[in-house]
Amino acid sequence: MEFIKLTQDGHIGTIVLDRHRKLNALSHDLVAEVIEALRQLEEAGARVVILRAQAGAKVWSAGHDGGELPEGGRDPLGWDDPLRHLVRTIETCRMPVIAMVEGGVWGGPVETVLACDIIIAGPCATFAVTPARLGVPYNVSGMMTFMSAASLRLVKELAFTASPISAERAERIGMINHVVPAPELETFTLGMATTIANNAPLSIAVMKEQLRVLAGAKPVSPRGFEKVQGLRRIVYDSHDYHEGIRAFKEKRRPAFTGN
Ligand code: YXS
Repeated sequence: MEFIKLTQDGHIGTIVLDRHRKLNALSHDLVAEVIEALRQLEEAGARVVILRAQAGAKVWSAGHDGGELPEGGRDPLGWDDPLRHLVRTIETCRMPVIAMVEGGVWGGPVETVLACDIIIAGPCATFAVTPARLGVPYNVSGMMTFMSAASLRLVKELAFTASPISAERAERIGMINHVVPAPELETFTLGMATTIANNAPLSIAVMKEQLRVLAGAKPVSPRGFEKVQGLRRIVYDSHDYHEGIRAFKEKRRPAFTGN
């Protein structure tokens, strides 16, 4: 595989994001390799998976691949978007997925990390929810992922400011499980993976699916869903969305007008 490294040691699988030149930006091809790796690990009897970046990474992932975002007139995060596929695969695979985070996590990868079952971060890890930075209308299930991970007030702060928060703060508010000193991060993560792998895989797989079904059981009426989708269309049909994506691709600050 070109964009990840896949290894398995007994019942523990490890997927390392390895698209170094683009700071592990989640492109269609990188996501396809992660999804295939999860399928192979499940088939090979892995009982837990560690999803991580390269050792010592300054950026865990720089976001959805901006070069693959549509410039307007189409939902940028629709059902078939690679990021949506990746989140659904992590949530529905039988094995618990532990996100081991070093470095900055930007945009869609924050949701990817939050979709993982357990999050263990080094002290330099940060998390930035960036739709407002680009003018993107985040999608419904993604917002529910954020709402499951943090209080509504904190989700609003993350979403409206698009500013990174520290691993220490994320742990303090319960958004991530542990912050561990960098030299101990790998050992600590492997220790937890080993504990999980030594427990009953069927019981764990069923509890993981139970928790997914129960956590996702939030009543959104068809009318409510249609209203949200209509509001999102206003955004991705707007000048600001087009401007945000163009500015991102041209590496300049966007000039948002509110239209
Ligand atoms: O241009 P070259 O070939 O040198 O490659 C550069 C960047 O273009 C590339 N790169 C990316 N490519 C595609 N998609 C990305 N998201 C992306 N981010 C970076 O990586 C190479 C090195 O980047 P550079 O020079 O900026 O590195 P740096 O060390 O100076 O800065 C690191 C970052 C992460 C602070 C900086 O790259 C950055 O701010 N990246 C964008 C972070 C971001 O806003 N991500 C959100 C993407 S949109 C998304 O995820 C969702 C749609 S949403 O926003 O709704 O959540």
